Amino acid sequence: MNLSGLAPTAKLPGYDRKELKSGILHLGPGAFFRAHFAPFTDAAIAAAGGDWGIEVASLRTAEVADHLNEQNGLYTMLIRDTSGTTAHVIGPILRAHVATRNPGDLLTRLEDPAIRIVSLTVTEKAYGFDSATGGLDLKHPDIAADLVNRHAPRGVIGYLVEGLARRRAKSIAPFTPLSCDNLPSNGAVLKRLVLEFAGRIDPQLRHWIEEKVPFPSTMVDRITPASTQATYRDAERLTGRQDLAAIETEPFTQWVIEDHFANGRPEWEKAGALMVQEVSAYEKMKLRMLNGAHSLLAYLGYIAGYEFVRDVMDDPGLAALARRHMNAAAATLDPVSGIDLEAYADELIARFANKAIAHRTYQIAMDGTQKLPQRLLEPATEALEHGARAETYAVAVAAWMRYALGVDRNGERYELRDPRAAEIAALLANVPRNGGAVSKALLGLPGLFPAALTGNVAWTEDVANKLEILIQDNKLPLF
Ligand code: CS2
Repeated sequence: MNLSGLAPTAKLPGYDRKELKSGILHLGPGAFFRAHFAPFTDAAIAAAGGDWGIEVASLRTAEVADHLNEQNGLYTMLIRDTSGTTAHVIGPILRAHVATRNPGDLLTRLEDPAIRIVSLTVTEKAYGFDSATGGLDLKHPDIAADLVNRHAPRGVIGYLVEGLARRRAKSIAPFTPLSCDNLPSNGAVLKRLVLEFAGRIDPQLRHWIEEKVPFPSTMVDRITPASTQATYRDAERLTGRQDLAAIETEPFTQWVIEDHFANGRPEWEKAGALMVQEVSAYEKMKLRMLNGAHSLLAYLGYIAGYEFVRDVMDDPGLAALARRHMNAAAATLDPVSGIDLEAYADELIARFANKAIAHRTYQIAMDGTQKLPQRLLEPATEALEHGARAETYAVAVAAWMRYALGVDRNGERYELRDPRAAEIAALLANVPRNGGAVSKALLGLPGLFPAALTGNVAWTEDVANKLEILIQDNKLPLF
């Protein structure tokens, strides 16, 4: 793809791409990155300039990287609303690397002083985070492999530590690692993992990182369904070019970033990002109200036979339940500067109901063991501590448990797509399919449920009762 001759219906980058030099290396060029980080950076460069071109690196599959390289880094972002679809060609990606094909290449890029930010959208499960301890999961396959073979890493923590070690050895200023995944205090979590990993291989390196490297946390938000044939078709119709890296997303976008960078940053505020000292209040709000309700709707919706979130929102009982859950989640939050939580919840309901967005319940349902703690289990624990019944949390957990059985309402099997899927299947193998037995087994999944929840008899009974209804009927009558 090049920019000349693109159909006039597409909005093009507002700067000269030929002049752009690399400043950012991004790990994980999935659809969410292409709908969020890249367009924010595109708009920041258009508004304020700077050498903030992005090189991306895929740590697993090659497909997206190959398409991006074939297209000269360009791709189409479709914004869908009920009033129609607009196409924006996004410009800041300069090159794509595939780590599994050429790991040395990625390590060389991590050493380049021009790279001042290494950002990440790699999903929760890639971090090697143990939610029970808050530290490094030594059994995580990437962490275990990279601790043994630190100079030839394969996971994100291994790459970041090796990249920082090489810079330190060559007296090159560090880059700023920037986590853009849906984890609470994602920068602080990343810092803890990187320091723990570095401390195990070289305490002096750990000390250097602790002194020199900021790990800003961020809150990221934009609903981005996986691309489909309809995405590629509409991208071609609106730009006049075939585009296999096209993505589609909603009009809403939000980014809150802690303004602590070692070595400069794009002027993202010119693109609408909010630069703050402390992001955790925003992050908690988004994880608990948006993502918590999303997971609730995804599990209940999937087992009730709804393909998309917008279909779930057409069910008045489930839409009302989502709103109730948002209220319950809001009750666990401290006030968030500049935000009216009622209005925020109303907006979330409208976003979930957007008829132009085909967001699969099955997509959101994946990786439940990685998502439940921050979205549902931590706020449920706090709600119970404050004397609430935490009933919508019991519904959500029961729905996840029903989903974890891996058999739909027609008796068809589906894949859980969870890094702990095998463990879950083994745990449930000889368990009778009733609410009491299944919930007891899953509450015992090591490290997942906090003791404050498993030890709360009234709440676990509530979960078991709701699960029993879901096992019988695939739908809860009470809402
Ligand atoms: C969703 C998120 O798939 C999921 O788990 O809850 O990807 C959600 O769409 C985004 O966080 C919205 O910003």
